[in-house]
Amino acid sequence: DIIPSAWRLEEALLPEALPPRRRTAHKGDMGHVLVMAGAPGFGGAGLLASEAALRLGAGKVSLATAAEHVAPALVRCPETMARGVRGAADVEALIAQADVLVVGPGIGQDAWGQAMMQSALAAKAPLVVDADGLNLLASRWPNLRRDDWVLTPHPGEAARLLGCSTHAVQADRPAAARALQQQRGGIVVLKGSGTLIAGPQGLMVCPFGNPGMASGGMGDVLSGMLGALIAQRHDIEQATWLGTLTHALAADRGAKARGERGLLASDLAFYARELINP
Ligand code: NPW
Ligand code: AMP
Ligand code: MG
Repeated sequence: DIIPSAWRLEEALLPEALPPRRRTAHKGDMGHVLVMAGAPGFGGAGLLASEAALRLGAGKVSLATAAEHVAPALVRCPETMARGVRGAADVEALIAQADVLVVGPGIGQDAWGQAMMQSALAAKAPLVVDADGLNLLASRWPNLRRDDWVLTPHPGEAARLLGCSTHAVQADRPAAARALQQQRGGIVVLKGSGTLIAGPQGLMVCPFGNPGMASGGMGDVLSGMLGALIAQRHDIEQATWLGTLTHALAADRGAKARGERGLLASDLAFYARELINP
């Protein structure tokens, strides 16, 4: 918030960006999100991202994940269309039906994760790339840029993408966010206290959020929220600031209600829902 030339996000921006739905709206109008997430051992990442996408109002949400996560995902949230996928051949049909892909949470960096990324990168739909999707971009697609993607690195992932240390990223966060956006195109969300959003028009800063968010899964929830807003036809820049703002304000409501310690990523949806129905 002491960053010159960065637009400061504020709660008052929500109502205009989120008008009431048309009376005749149907799920087809609200878009279909495909979340590609959850290698063995990281099933929660896919559950968190896909449930967050539903709670942010996506019309339909599919989850492409490791086979062992399908049954738990459906028990937790039967609205999700969860599919076990072994590789590229299994996700093609799912990709063809989606309006936006969220790829990366918990996908790992081995053959399965690489196949998920390869398939997502070949798709025409806009992408939200997070977590191991970003780590794979750093190691296997060092020169790839796109205008129709949102990259959501935390400082460690940003450092891998830039080929520098986490310390260097944190020492000049605006410079890191701008450099990543220039190298990779699209919209870059540099997460952490005072999240920065770098787009072709410049920088925005989110002054909200709190240390209660220092717990696993928070970023996975953000990626699902961004996917849901893109699916609902917000342009990717508006979807990004709207989702980032909603995510941080939801965490602040959660912390105010019960305290910072013990806030869970899956708690955010409850508060986010109040915020997106202003
Ligand atoms: P250091 O140590 O300071 O140099 P990783 P991950 C840095 C999945 N998950 N400020 C920091 O670096 C994810 O989706 C699954 C400063 C830290 O040590 C991923 O696919 C869950 N530094 C995978 O796990 C729940 C910061 O980055 C390093 C920072 C691994 O993701 C958990 C850690 O980052 C998780 O979401 C900050 N604000 N934030 C599930 N339930 O299935 C991060 N760093 O090595 O990229 O590991 O983020 O845990
Ligand atoms: P990840 O590290 O991918 O799980 O993402 C963590 C999420 O929590 C990001 O949206 C961060 O901006 C947010 N976050 C973590 N710690 C803080 C903090 N101290 N203040 C504000 N936001 C935070
Ligand atoms: Mg993360």
